[in-house]
Amino acid sequence: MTIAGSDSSAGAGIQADLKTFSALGVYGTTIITTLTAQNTKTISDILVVPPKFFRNQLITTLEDIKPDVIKLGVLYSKSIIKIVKSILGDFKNPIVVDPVLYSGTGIKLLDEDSFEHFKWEIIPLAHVITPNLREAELLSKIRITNRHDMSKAASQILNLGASNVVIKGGHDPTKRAKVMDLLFRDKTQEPQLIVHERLEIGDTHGTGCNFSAAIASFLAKGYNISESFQLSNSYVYEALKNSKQIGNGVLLSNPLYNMYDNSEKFKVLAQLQAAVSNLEKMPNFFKLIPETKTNFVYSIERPKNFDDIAGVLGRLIDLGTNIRTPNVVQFGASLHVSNAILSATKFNSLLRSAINIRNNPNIIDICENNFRCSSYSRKYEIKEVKKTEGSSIKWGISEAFKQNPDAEIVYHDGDFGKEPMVIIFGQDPKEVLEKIRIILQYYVNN
Ligand code: PXL
Repeated sequence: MTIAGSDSSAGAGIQADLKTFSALGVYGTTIITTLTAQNTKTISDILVVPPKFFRNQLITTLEDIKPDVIKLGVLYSKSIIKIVKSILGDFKNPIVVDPVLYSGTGIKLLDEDSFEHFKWEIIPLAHVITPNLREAELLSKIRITNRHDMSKAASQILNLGASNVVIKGGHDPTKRAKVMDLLFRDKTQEPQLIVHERLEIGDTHGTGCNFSAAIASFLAKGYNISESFQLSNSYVYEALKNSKQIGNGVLLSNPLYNMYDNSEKFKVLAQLQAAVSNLEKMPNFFKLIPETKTNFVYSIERPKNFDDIAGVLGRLIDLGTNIRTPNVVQFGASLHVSNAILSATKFNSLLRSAINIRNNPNIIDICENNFRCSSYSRKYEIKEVKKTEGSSIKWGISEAFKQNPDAEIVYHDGDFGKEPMVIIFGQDPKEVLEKIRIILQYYVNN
């Protein structure tokens, strides 16, 4: 459960918390304390949820859905603090407190006369509290200029009743090259230190929420505080590295980066691998393999370069009665067929998979009779294009799609020292295999 403020720009607050929970595989419930009217430059207005309604959200949700961990973000007013204290005072599971006092743009997110209440009533609830340098200074009344000051401040905050304190070193006004984050458990133990090189990016928004929400998620999954600290630190470092310019102000951290990136790449590899296995079993496919061998590729959505396109490492080989594949698919494994995809997707973004097969009159007839085809002639290719390895294909595929933007097969008749070739495109490897099956049916039967 997160108890926090809504950020209409969706970079911080409730929105950041829920994205983080989801990215890390835990279910989150959301109890809203305040609404902010916000963009990447400023907060223009804040509405505190009426206390009676706030209380009802909390009670109704808790009654039915028991949280493994609760995270507290913006609480804003004394009345909200009082309600949180009275309802969660004897909550048994961990509470993670993110002591949000100001927005990055300098707007107060805890009103003046609530600060003392926050200190005395909320901090003792904390299994862990996660101040940045500025918040640690305000809570401890200690000016922090070095690591020793961080320890003194943490000690004060432990005295206020938090069981663990993480002081995040990123908001260092002198912007030292190394960023130190420290976890202080009890005073007898050495703090746990994590050091990162400072990322050379501008100001960002949302990482504080991502961090405390990540700690809450890892605790909920059963990791201890030290493990959760390490895992959250790495997670937020990546979210920060993948920050995006969404508006015209600060960058927004990207807590979903691993879902966008890794899960899509995993699916691409798995589908291509399955299709290569099926191709290996397909009778007579060896008859379609050209002298220069075959590659079979599949791209993530909207590829930018070879590394976005998976292919077969070392190509598919004709053994006379069947084929051999190294059965290793990798991103960046194909130059030529990947170049075809990079060109084709400029005309039709859906054509993410392709394979090259031999070109002879019989195969061309079958393709022309069954599919939308286009072709190009390397005779018209200018010298500069011929010289660069791989660029002929890029040029040729573009020429062919200019003639027929609906093409699903493109062929060329070769050139001096260049074997004629057919490239079959599809939305995914399955569709490409289906086309191969159709071609083979006619090819083998006549
Ligand atoms: O980043 C702290 C934060 C938390 N919650 C809300 C916010 C902000 C910063 O602007 O708006 C709702």
